[in-house]
Amino acid sequence: MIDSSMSDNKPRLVVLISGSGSNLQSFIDACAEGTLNAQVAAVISNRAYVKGLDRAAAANIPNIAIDHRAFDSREEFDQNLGELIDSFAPDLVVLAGFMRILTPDFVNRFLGKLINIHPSLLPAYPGLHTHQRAIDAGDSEAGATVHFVTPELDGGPSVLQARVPLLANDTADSLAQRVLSFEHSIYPKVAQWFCEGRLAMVNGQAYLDGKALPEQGIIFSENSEQ
Ligand code: NHR
Ligand code: GAR
Repeated sequence: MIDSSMSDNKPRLVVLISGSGSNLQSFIDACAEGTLNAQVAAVISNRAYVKGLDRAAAANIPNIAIDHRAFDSREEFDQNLGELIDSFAPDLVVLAGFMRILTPDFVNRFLGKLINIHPSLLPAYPGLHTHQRAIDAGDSEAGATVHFVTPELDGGPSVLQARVPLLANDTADSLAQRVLSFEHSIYPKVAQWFCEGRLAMVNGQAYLDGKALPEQGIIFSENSEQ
């Protein structure tokens, strides 16, 4: 009897986190529901005792904290992190609220199989404090973008972008919550495209089904089922 839920042959994801891990949870749930035909092989956090590690443990997923402060340099941390990730033989490495800038050597080690979700409408607002920056600028829209990671911070090619209205009484927190609920829809979807072999980065350009994607990626709507 073949159990179709068997995870042995499924594409392997390693998810990197720094905190709450609600995006990680969306991956765990999507794998359990079968909308993402993959397995979370490991969860790695650069901070110990964060909620995301508990979420992994609750789902019986190997979970490891590797504290960047224990290393003398970014290069040394990234070298150790890279080896740890490779020990789980991932097909795709997923940054999900991971808060450390990665060195070019690390990025190049996983180039083409390293993705991130960034809480802005890239190319607007790379870096930190994106929601406050959108509010301060008086923008009418905000959102999140899934992109391939390149050495340039938040500068890799976009794949899928969710847009939400920015409301007059929004705070950075209220906006973050509205955006986060869309993150949970778009991020596992991009991973599924990758695992199906439909999505790739070639020469710094993102392709879906062989077609080059526009600068901001695909704009998500409920029927961007693709
Ligand atoms: N690394 C590279 N090379 N390229 C990217 O596109 C990356 C990356 C590492 C992380 C996530 C990113 C985001 O989506 C990401 C994308 C951390 C910082 C940061 O300034 C900025 C962007 C992102 C993640 N981190 C501080 C640092 O010194 C630490 C901040 C903290 O610990 O709170 O590394 O926004
Ligand atoms: C998410 O909003 C993600 O886009 C953002 O942090 C949050 C993590 O939430 N990422 C960054 O800001 C990366 N610098 P989560 O831990 O609940 O998934």
